Amino acid sequence: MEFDATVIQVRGLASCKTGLIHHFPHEEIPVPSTTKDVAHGKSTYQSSTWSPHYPSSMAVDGNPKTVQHADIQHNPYWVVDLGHMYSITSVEVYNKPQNKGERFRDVDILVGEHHDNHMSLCAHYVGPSHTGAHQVFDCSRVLQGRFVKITIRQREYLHMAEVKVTALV
Ligand SMILES: [Ca+2]
Repeated sequence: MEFDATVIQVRGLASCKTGLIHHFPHEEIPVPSTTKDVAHGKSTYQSSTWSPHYPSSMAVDGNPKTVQHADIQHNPYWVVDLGHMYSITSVEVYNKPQNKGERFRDVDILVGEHHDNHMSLCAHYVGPSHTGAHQVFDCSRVLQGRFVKITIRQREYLHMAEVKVTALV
């Protein structure tokens, strides 16, 4: 997906004793910015697994028919480790295509440098969703993070067919 915005990198100038001006390596050059899904094939984990047929990796395998499925519990969650920090703009969720899509409700989508209690809220979804839904959750602002966590704030099953994390690249 093309993204029109440009990112202005921070530039610095410094003068040395000779009076010469030196540019720092990351100079202020406007660079075109695009966005893409940075979650595909990345490492994932989840709070529990309903059955061995539904591991956490099924949500980033690119196949809308395969599903991750956590067991019923309070605050079930799914996490993807993107590998390094990204500027994240939105998160897309493809709901389970078979049935029970309404279970996806009262959801927090969180972004952080670590998977911990200090993650930032990208979006909260009241819901409920529906079977087979494709939903895009725009973060309230661009968030810096390596981990994206999706959690239901109730006692429920969590299952998703695909998750895409859109970041500036
Ligand atoms: Ca899948």
